[in-house]
Amino acid sequence: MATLIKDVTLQENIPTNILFEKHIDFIKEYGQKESSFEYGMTDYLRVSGMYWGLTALELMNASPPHSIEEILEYIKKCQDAETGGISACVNHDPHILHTLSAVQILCIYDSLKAIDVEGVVKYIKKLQLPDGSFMGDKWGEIDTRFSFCAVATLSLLNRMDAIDVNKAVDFVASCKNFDGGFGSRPLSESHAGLIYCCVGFLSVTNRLDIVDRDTLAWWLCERQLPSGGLNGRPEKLPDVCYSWWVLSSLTILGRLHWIDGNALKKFVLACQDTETGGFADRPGDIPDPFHTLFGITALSLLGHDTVQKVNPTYCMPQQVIDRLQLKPQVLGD
Ligand code: GRG
Repeated sequence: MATLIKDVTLQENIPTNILFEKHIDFIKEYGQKESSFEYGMTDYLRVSGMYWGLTALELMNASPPHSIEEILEYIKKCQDAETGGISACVNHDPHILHTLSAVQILCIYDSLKAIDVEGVVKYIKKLQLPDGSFMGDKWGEIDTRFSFCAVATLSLLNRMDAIDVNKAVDFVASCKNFDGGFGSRPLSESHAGLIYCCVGFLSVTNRLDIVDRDTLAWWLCERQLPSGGLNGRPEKLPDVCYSWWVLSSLTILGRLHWIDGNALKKFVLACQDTETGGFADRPGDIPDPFHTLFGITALSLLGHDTVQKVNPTYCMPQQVIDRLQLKPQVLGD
């Protein structure tokens, strides 16, 4: 009996290159009108959305759509004076994900002074629980995404001393599965997005010894489908964002060469919208800034030298990580 693989079919006329001009215009124009439906509907993810768009522009060597002062002013308004955490938009509750996104943006523009850094440190420290895990916010959801957000933020601020790193590592180690992958909590299914969070976390904390390198790298390689695209777990369709979550993990593990880079590149280029610009999750779908960032970063990891080099742990321009003198752990070939 033939095995049925869920996948997409690529058309003949795929762009052979990155459509820079179109992507730059797409990001700059996305949801700019405060009165638009999209703007109102994306309140809850605004600061992370700013990180996706501004990082994509930076990697494409383009300037931001607003002045840096305006960007800093907006982020400042999102910092909660009481807890120190940063929210997705003004008057929302602070959350660890938006706190990381804000710190990433500020590091890109070398502007950490714009916020109360000690407030951020205090906020993250308070989210750690006795088992080492982190809550996303005061409402208590626990997840390995938040472990990554915590150490990525604190390492960018050079304040890893604020948390119990050994306990944090124990929690992430307890989320490792028999297939080498990691899930959101102990005993949860392996998922490429959460694998990035756990491998990135172990890269920041210099504890990649926890990983079963080849078992995990093999599971990650099995994410590649006949179209060349990658899915996030077995039996799922490919999505351009997994080109980032999977490739960054393989890069950190020193196993990038285990997948077919040319086939993946073809899939990623096929996800570009040749009319509007931007990348979609799959060829022919509607583009958005999230998939645009991860299309660009995947092409950077695949060695596309017209895009700036991206750091596989922080998903930020490598030159920013160098400026901050950070050296997240990566394993050799
Ligand atoms: C600094 C880049 C960066 C990230 C911050 C929050 C975070 C850290 C990472 C998120 C990792 C993650 C869980 C990514 C997966 C996102 C995604 C497309 C989820 C969709 O899940 P399903 O189950 O999709 O709807 P599938 O593909 O499994 O059908």
